[in-house]
Amino acid sequence: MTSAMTNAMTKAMTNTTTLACSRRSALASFTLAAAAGCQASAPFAQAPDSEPHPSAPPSPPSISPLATPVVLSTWRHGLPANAGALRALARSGTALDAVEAGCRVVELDCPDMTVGLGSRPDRDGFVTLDAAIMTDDGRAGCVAFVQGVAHPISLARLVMEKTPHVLLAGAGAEQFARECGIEVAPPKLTPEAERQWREWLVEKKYEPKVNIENHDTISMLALDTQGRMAAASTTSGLAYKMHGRIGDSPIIGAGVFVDAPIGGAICTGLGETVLRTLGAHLAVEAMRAGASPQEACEHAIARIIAKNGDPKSYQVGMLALDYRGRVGAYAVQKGFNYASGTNLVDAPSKLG
Ligand code: SD4
Repeated sequence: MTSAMTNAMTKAMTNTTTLACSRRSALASFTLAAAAGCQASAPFAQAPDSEPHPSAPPSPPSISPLATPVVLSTWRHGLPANAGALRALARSGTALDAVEAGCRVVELDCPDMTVGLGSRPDRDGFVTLDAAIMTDDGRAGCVAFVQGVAHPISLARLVMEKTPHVLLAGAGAEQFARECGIEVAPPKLTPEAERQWREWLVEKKYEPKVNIENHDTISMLALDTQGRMAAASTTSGLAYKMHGRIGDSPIIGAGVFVDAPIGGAICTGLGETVLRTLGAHLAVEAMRAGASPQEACEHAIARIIAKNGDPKSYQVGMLALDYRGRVGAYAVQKGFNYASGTNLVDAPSKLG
């Protein structure tokens, strides 16, 4: 070997070692901060725009499509949702179609009455629905506080594809639905929802209390074999919430976020806690800084707990996915499960 070659090799190795070390130390400080449940330091520190970034995050990974798609959904009703998503993938092959189709399955039939028109109402007896859909190229559509629409997720997709806006709410969203030829039904509870609501009125005396049982939702992430990722969420939010209350699910960055070539994250649980921290965005940005999807979920849940007080009083579950197909799952409390393809998986949690 010539001395020139030896010098070049030594230089290359030194550069590689320096890069690996800075990435390792960035990750180490990230992990320590996450473990401490506090704001991370070096990798997340933002400098003013005019100054160079003090510690640039690792360069983004490139996307190599996987041979098989990945589909993730929150809770047990994620199993039929995933089945619908996988059927859509077999037809069109796009992650966007997959998450919409999966959400539609649960909007039509949600046994725990937390998604779609069959849901439990707000405290005034109205079912008001929230939904969001997002693709990894930054396109997004959301609807909030809509009534009478059987498939809010498809309305959210129409907002994304047919309007210059991201979020439509209430009567305006319903008007847009009619303009698109979508039926908007008059408010009506199912007999079971009405029975439970009347019982609640007697017991709770109209107080919009939340606990860890009066909500659920379906949030989904899909990665197709072309290397495209999409996220979606659809929900009736908290049962017996105040009329007009909107949760995290239709808010981009809170309930859902996806960004190529980093990955995506979705949330379920008490929306107020996720809104205060923009949980899904937090997890994706942690992945951008070098965290694995699992580390990213743990980091975001730690931040949610740090900002929202006693974690025994609420539940949040989070899923994250990257383009290598790696999955992260973490929750505040025990009991959060999710569907990964055709399997139901129990997620680890902070409170064990
Ligand atoms: C909300 N995050 O409206 C939704 C509800 C939910 O598990 O996901 N519950 O707050």
